Amino acid sequence: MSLRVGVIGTGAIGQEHIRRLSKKLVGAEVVAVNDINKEGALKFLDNEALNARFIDSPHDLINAADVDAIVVTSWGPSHEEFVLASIAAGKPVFCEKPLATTAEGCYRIVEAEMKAGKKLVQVGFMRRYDQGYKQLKAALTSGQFGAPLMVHCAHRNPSVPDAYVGDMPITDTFVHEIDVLRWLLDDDYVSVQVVASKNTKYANPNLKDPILVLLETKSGIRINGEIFVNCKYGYDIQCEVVAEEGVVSLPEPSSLLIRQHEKLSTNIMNDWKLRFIDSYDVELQAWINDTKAGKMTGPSAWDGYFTAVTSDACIEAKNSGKIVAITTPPTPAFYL
Ligand code: NAI
Ligand code: ISE
Repeated sequence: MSLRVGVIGTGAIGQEHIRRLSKKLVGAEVVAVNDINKEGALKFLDNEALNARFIDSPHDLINAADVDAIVVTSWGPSHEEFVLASIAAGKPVFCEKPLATTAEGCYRIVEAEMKAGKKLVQVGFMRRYDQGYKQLKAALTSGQFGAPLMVHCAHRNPSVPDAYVGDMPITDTFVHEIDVLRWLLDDDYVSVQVVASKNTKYANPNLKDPILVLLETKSGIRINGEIFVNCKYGYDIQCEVVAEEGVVSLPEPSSLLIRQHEKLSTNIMNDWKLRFIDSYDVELQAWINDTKAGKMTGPSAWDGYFTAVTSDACIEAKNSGKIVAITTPPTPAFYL
């Protein structure tokens, strides 16, 4: 039987996920949607010729008898409320990052889920499902390269909308590195320092861009992460791990190499939708399969919490110019 999904938030990624759940992946159907922009949601359903119905209240959608599981793709500040309501209804919920906008909010979700006694929450950290990152992790765990010592990475967006300001390079963008590098290295963070570089003339006046994040892990690995969200030339994700016996890098997405007019060239993608298209597909298919099997093995509420604690520390480090300690309680047995 198909997993009957209700989606809250029919904006950019909501539409992407609804399309893939309805037309690409197997074992699920979107039966209901909600958005504060009802007109936009109805137009989208109509344009895509989808059968899902619009439900006026997100809470009615969560509690609807014909909705088995929820996907939350609304703006970050609304996530905590919808995830908590899904847990209260005893329904599995896939929530796009961030799980909640504060570490305290994430912890409330962790507590509610543990109280419910069953893992119900998956967070949308899709990079763990990316073929390139999986290859990188397999290479590191093979032991062939010895212990990782340093990681150099970059998260570059060609541009960002005017509403992207303040701490968003960390809370909206670098959170992907915070999660995926912790998973890749199987190590937790203990401190962070953040410095702004010379600002690009393309940055909105309320934005420091680019910035550099220097993280330290429990085992002593140093990570330097560049966040540059007005890089102009394309959407570019880089990750190089320097280990004792060699250096391993995230592969570039496959693209033709062209030799023409005395030039050797290749394409760089322009946005996250395309760059991680396969990862989103694999991520949501795994969520459907897990949900139908009554388990939850993807990035957990605890991962969402850990990322939020780290991102709060990054913000404190950015504002103070100091090295900030990152402290979290030990992982509860429920999440091991
Ligand atoms: P968006 O602004 O394009 O869409 C958000 C939609 O949610 C809008 O249609 C808005 O009307 C609706 N909405 C907002 N608050 C609501 C509420 N309280 N109840 C019902 N509907 C509500 O934003 P976008 O880019 O789709 O981002 C949504 C979330 O997905 C964000 O948390 C973002 O960080 C995350 N995201 C994750 C990505 C990834 O790579 N994993 C990529 C892009 C976004
Ligand atoms: C966006 O919200 C995402 O999650 C993308 O993956 C990221 O690259 C971008 O910087 C964010 O704005």
